[in-house]
Amino acid sequence: MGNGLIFPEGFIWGAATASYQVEGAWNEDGKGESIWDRFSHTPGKVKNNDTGDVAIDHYHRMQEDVALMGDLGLQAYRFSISWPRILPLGRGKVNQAGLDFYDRLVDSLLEKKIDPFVTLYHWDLPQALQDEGGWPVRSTAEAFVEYADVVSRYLGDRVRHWVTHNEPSVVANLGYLLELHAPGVHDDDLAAMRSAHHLLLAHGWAVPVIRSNSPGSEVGIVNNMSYTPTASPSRADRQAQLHGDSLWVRMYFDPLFGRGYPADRMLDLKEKGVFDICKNDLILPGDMASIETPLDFIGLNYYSRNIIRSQAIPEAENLPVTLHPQPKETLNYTEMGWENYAPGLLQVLGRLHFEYQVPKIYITENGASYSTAPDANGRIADYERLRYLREHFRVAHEAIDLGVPLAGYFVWSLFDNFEWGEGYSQRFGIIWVDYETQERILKDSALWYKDVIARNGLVIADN
Ligand code: IFM
Repeated sequence: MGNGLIFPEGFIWGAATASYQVEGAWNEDGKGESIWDRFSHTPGKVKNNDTGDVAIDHYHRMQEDVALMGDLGLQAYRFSISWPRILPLGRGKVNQAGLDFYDRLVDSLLEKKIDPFVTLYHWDLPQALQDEGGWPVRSTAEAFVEYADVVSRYLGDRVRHWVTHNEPSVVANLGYLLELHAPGVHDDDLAAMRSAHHLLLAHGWAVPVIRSNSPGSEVGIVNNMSYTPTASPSRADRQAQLHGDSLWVRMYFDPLFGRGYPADRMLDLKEKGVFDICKNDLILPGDMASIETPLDFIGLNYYSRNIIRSQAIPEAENLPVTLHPQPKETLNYTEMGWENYAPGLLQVLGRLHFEYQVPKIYITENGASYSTAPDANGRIADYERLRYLREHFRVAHEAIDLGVPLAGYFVWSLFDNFEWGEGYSQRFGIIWVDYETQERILKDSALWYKDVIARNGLVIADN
């Protein structure tokens, strides 16, 4: 016997992927080079020098993959469009074969009653635009609007949910500051600031264009957020927390919700001598108004808790007292080294709801990397992933009960795939992919998720 945790009627259950992580066909049918093609082809940039050249060959196996989505009963599929497949040079000449691929994908999904959630930018910038300066230059934002216009004109009659960017903070900070992602150029705080502004501007300019090409659809943006408590109540830890929060969270949410760029981040940049918001040629009149164009929803990517301890002060001196255990020893980690901490999801959803009064939220990514492989019978008993998802679903249900306007949930990821700098060493999928044969096998988590979708909720065992 069991009790149910049933979600509201109309709650959307989906799964997500992104173009470079699954498609392969990196130079086929007229596709242009992306910054991730260039980066992964540069030795030493990606673990094991893995590339997305073939990935999980989704470009050629799209029908088979959509059939699997249908078998799972997915109600929505979040995927991204490869910009250089549509505009090989970033702007100008359109590659019809690229548009045709997504046209077929959207129609195949709709035939199975799966709602396409389209992300326009999930990190595969055309290399040609990077060669002109990439996100630090304003013309990239202008090119993005052209791209958004082409795609939303073509698919706007059928796509009802649009996302402009996936995780702009990761694009700016990992790509232009920390060198961990493409384009991997060694840059600085100024490049990250300029990138952040142009990503947000591109978003703000694109929203009305998408709305006019796809009337009645919902348009939003996807941001990532971890739960980041301090290790102790010391001033040093609190300062470190605020610094991280300004760089990763408020830098994006504040301007989107009409509050401008965070004062502490602007002060930090001024003190470093890299950027002065009071005299700059970056933020032009009208930009901030464009960025705060009202949105239909926010997509939240939540994975983990990240306990903040200041690096500036040795632990022994960083008093008064540690609040949280130093995690690795006691708690539960995924293979990415990320803590499995479902209560943090409630904190983050609560923050979006109360601090930003977001009109609607979709969890656009949540999931876990575990490499559990097929056993002798071909079964994949990925209990840890199943448990991770179940804990997070419970918290999502609790959040809805508390009044958070959460309307859907997308598991990351539908398939094992190319995990950026980690290559194929990390497996997030609820569907296993054999990278040699491209065979797909449903993991136990996928079979369980099918049941969750069918009953619109969880069965909670009595004991
Ligand atoms: O694989 C990524 C995805 O592309 C963006 N969000 C985080 C995932 C896991 O690292």
